[in-house]
Amino acid sequence: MSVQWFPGHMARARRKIREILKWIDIVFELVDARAPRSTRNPESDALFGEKLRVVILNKEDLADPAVTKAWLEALRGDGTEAVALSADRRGVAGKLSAVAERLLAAKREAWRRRGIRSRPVRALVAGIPNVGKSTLINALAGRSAAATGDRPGITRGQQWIRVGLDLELLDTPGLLWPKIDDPRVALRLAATGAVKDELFEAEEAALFLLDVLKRHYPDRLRRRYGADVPVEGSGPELLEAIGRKRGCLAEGGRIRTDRAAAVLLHDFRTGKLGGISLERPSDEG
Ligand SMILES: Nc1nc2c(ncn2[C@@H]2O[C@H](COP(=O)(O)OP(=O)(O)OP(=O)(O)O)[C@@H](O)[C@H]2O)c(=O)[nH]1
Ligand SMILES: [Mg+2]
Repeated sequence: MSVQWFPGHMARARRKIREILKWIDIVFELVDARAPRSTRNPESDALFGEKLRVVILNKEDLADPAVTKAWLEALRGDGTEAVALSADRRGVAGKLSAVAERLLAAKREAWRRRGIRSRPVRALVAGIPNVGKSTLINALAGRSAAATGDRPGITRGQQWIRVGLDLELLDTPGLLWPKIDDPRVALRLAATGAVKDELFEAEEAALFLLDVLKRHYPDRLRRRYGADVPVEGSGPELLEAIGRKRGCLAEGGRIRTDRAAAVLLHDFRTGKLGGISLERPSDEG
């Protein structure tokens, strides 16, 4: 699977992030809880260097809780500060500020010692497209300060948002990296909605998703599409069966597998299949 998904605005956004980093006290790096490794920019360590950083596994509500727990343990085991949350649910501010304040304590103390008058902490909110950066900012701000939407590419430029007296958040456009070598990574990005739907084959992403579902969540397939769906069959057979169940028919009774793929992706993205994780810490790729 190869797509052109590094438009000019992303290259510009990356340059701007480099420029602005010197003003930033802490980075909130959002990844998708359903695929925390594949949705994390491999350049982020190079980009954010020694900045204080919290990795946020967002959309926790759409992921498999047991797998999310394993990811948190793996990340923390590597010395990464990590927290899982759902940016669009209540209680986000408390959960995040507990981690952030612990990290910032030393910095605040250093300011105090150097006689620097207290100023708001500046946090950069970074992550791939559609991962929930603007939603998180709105949750922290307690108001609709940033535009959000159920497709990638909503935020186009940087925008500072003041949250109370103590915190300023910088919203940024979602960033993908120029080259994605592993096709499974590309498929996870496509399935979670980080890439515009026009840029990949829905059927390819759906077959990938069915592979995961067959292996780890066959009961969810039966529950959603009927006890008789052939979870033991091949991916294409399964997709046909889903299409038949959902009335995705063309003239002559042929099954529109492109429509069936869209149904499956929609069900996955909106949580209709329950919490599903697309990768585990032990996965190789
Ligand atoms: N289920 C669920 N949906 C979420 C969560 N957080 C955000 N969303 C949804 O994800 C979609 C994308 O959210 P945005 O906040 O616009 O994402 P963004 O990272 O700012 O995206 P860009 O600006 O395009 O880079 C919206 O439809 C949100 O409602 C979450 O925790 N759970
Ligand atoms: Mg945004």
